[in-house]
Formats: sequence, C-alpha cells, structure tokens
Amino acid sequence: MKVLILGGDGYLGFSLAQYLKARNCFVIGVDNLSRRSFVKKFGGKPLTGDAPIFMKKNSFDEFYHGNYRHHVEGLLTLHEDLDAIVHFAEQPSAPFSMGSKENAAETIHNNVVNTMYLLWGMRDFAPNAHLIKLGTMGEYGTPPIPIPEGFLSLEPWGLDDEKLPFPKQPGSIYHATKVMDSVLIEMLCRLWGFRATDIMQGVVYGVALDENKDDSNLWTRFDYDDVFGTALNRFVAQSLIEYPLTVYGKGGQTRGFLDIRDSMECIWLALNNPPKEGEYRVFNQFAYTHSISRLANVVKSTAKEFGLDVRIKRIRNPRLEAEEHFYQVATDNLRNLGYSPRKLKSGVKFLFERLIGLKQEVNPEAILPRINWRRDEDVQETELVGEKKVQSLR
Ligand code: USQ
Repeated sequence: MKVLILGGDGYLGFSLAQYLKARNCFVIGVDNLSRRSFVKKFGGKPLTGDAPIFMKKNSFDEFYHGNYRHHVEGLLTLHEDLDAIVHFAEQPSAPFSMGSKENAAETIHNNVVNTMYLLWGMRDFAPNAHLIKLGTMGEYGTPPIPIPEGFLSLEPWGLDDEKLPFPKQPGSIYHATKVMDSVLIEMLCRLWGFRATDIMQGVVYGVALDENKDDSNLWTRFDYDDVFGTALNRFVAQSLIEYPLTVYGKGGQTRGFLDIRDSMECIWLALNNPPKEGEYRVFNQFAYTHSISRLANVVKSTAKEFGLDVRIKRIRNPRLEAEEHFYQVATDNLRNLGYSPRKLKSGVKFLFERLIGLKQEVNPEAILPRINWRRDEDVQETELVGEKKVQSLR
C-alpha cells in the first residue's frame, strides 16, 4: 500500500510512518515543522521525539519539508498510484486557538484553508485516493442526547434509509475548524465522488508503539505543556515530578481516550477497509470514556506503583466547558471492523515504564495553564494568576 502522510513530523504522523513501514507500506511524508515552532514559541519542549528532522525522516521512504499546500499537486502527480492520504497536518491545540485573534486566524487558515487546497488537488490529480482525515470527538461537543457516528437517523420521520449529518457544537476555535473541514469533505464526497473516512478521535495518550518500545530514538514527540500537552499525557508528566495533577474545575468533563497504539490500529483498519466511491463515513475513534477526575485517579494509583507520591489538585478551569454532563457515544464502526481497545490502566502503565527514566527532564514551569478562554480577563492577568498558582501548588 502506498500512503501519503500530511503532518509526518507530528505526534501521530511520525508514529504512523513507523507503523506502516513495519507493515511493508511505501510511506511518503510532508511536514512544515510548524508544531515544533508553535511549541517553542510558548516556551515548551517535548520530553521525547525532538530529534532533528534529518534523523526523523529516515522513518519514511520519501519526506518533503514544507507546507503540503505547496507540494500537494506535485506529489499527487508524481504518485499516481497512491492508495491513501492521511491528513494529520493541522494545528491541534484548542488552548492555542483561543489565546488571541492571531492564533485563532492562524488555526483557521492552517486547518481549513489548507485543507481546501488539498481537496482541490485531489479533485484534479487523485480523485480515487482514500482520504483519511483526522477530525475530533470535540466536533460534537457534549450534547444531551447520544452521539451517533456522524449521522442522525431519520427513522422518526419515516425516512428509514435516509440520514443527515449530526449537529455539531464545538467548544473552541480549533474544534470548530475540524467541523468546517468535515463540512467540506462531506460535501465533496457528494459532489465530486471522493471516498473519505472522517475520524472523530478522542484524546490520545502514549509515546511508543509495540514496534519501537525499546528504542527511545523512535518514540514520537511527547508534549506536556499547558498549550500543546493533552490531559493524560500531562498528568503522567506531572506525576513524574510529583507535581499535583491539574484537574480543571469539577473534573466531571468526560471524553473518549485511546492509547496511541490503538490509534494506529484503527487507522490501519480504515486503510484496509476503504469506503466506496462517493462515500463519506465517520468513525468515532476511542477506546473508553472517562471523566477527568477518574483519569487523574488512575494516573495517581499507577504512579504509586512506580514509587511516586502524587496528589490531585482541582484548579480553576481556564476553559469554558461543561464540567458535568451527559456523554454517550456510539463506536460500532471500528469495532465491527475488528478494533479491540486496550484498557486504560495497562496503557498508562506502559507509558510510565517508558518515561520513568526521563523524570529529571520534566519542567515544572510548563505545567500551569496560561491561556484563559474567558472574555472578561486578558491573557496578561491570567499569566499572573498562573504564577501565583505555581506558589500555592508547590
Ligand atoms: N484538562 C484538565 N487538566 C489538564 C488538561 C486538560 O482537566 O491539565 C481537561 C480539559 O479541561 C478538557 C479535557 O481535559 O475538559 C480534555 O482536554 P485536552 O487538552 O486533553 O484535550 P482537548 O483540548 O479537548 O484536545 C485534545 C487534542 C485535540 C483532539 C482532542 C480530542 O489536543 O487535537 O482533537 O483532544 S477531544 O477532546 O475528544 O475533542
């Protein structure tokens, strides 16, 4: 199988290249390295996966450094026999997108406008390639009814064979860009006959695959800072330095979580079971749902097994989101293809085993949230609140 990965230097893209190479695929990568510069700009540094690109590109058969928007037509012409395009090349941080109007605009431009260039390139040069697009569970928000896989059944209206896209209610500019991408892709499957899998992925955790677990040079980037780190990875990094786990608000926020190894397996299932021409399908991709409080408790108890004494500290939520809510999500599509999810506890343990030796490298200054989503407090003020919190937490 010949696969083009957009965002090959990123958290998922670099792992996927290795996963696919281990399965004899021909893998082409493109990346403009913007994740590196965004993280740096906010003073962050990943715990792993920060090797120079000339080393990381060895995980690909071909690698192009640059914005895919400028390469896409050439690449699609060069590789006429491409089976799939996996699109990971997006600004992934909700806090970043809510930090300033410049960040919001950059997120929209990078995510939506560039995706449009990809779709136009596909129209002219690769209309049959299978597009696997990374969306997010956050597109749906937290509605008070069960979340299906992308579509609302119209059976109550007597239209048994009809369906419409399920209403979306994102909670950040970043999540909203994913909704906009989904609208474009669904429409172009109808208009231009594309075949696409839109992945509504939950929060991913982990750093290594089974294939590379003993070689830290091949682990993907592990960001744990307040802007680019995600909940579980952050809690594990915090545990390593026995820093109180930063549960935002009440901690009843419930999300779907999955191990990065599960994420790779799901994409492999999607690649091997492509949709038919003109089909737009949605996979809700995660293993299990957990509240943030439960997640913190699992990390705390696993940390104890590694001799780490960790407390949980609820802090003021810098985000605007429901802190207690209904959350019921269908995940049948991937399970029907054979996806068997890993349990949270074993995934967290696997992660601690990998990172325990790196605890001296975790920077406590990168933990507390600095970006406030509220309209009535500016970022400057929040940064000061953040500094005060450092003292009260330590
Ligand atoms: N949270 C805490 N403490 C922290 C960090 C986060 O309580 O230190 C809470 C947040 O308030 C939120 C939840 O954990 O309720 C998830 O936050 P997150 O930062 O782990 O994830 P999120 O911002 O939602 O976005 C991440 C990825 C994004 C992906 C998404 C999947 O950055 O690319 O699309 O997870 S989902 O959350 O299902 O939309």
